[in-house]
Amino acid sequence: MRYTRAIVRPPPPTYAQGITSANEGAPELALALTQHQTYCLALEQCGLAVSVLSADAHFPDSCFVEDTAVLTPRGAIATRPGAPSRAGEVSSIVAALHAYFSEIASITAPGTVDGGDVCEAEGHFLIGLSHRTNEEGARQLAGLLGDIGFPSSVIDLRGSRRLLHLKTGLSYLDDGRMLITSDVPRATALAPYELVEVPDGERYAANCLCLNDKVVLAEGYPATRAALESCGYEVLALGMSEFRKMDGGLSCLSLRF
Ligand code: CIR
Repeated sequence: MRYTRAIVRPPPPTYAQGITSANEGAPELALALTQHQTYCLALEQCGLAVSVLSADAHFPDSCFVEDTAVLTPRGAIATRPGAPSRAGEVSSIVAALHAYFSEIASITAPGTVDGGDVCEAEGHFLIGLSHRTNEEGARQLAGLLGDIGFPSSVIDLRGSRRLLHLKTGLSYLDDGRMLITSDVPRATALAPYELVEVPDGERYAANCLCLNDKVVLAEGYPATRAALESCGYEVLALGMSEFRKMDGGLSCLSLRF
């Protein structure tokens, strides 16, 4: 699919108070802001018009906008994030999405869904069951996607302790290819795809963005970069250190449509 727009939100002054399991120290806000600006430029280089929402200090994790909605060419679905501290991020994203989507469906309690658990592969949606996306949330999401004509499959990640979200370990590229780590269970839902393997030493690189024939990749992962280039992709590599410290990757930082 061709992407034309993205919505982003810079990390707020409270960013270091967000949730993390990484043992990499506190993020530096100034560097995070610089990396965020470079990220926006990369999306523009891929042909997307980027809308930048204002930072929201009430929600330290609010730069990870991907988790708050699932966007499709036929409609938007507001999520209900699995981390209680992030629940309040959704309303301002819904307000911003109203400029582009006339109807916005919602995941409701007791369902929880994080957008990071949802991977679209040319009209088929893979939904990860995780510690953030529960069975009820996955069931509601599959139903709402089905209502607008999109099939989906569920992959259970709850046994994979390294995966915060489905897209922590997998990204759809194009032409039926998935970039994937060994942590993602080889579920039958993955059978239709050609799997491009990320070496265990480069796990963080699995969360990338394939946007209009270019791949935005985290900097510092030469084997993954080489694998992507040998598939014919032009790679834009970005410094992501300050987002990695808070368990965030490239996809988390934007909503693309
Ligand atoms: C969190 O734990 O919710 C944030 N610190 C990181 C969210 C990353 N989001 C994503 O992978 N889609």
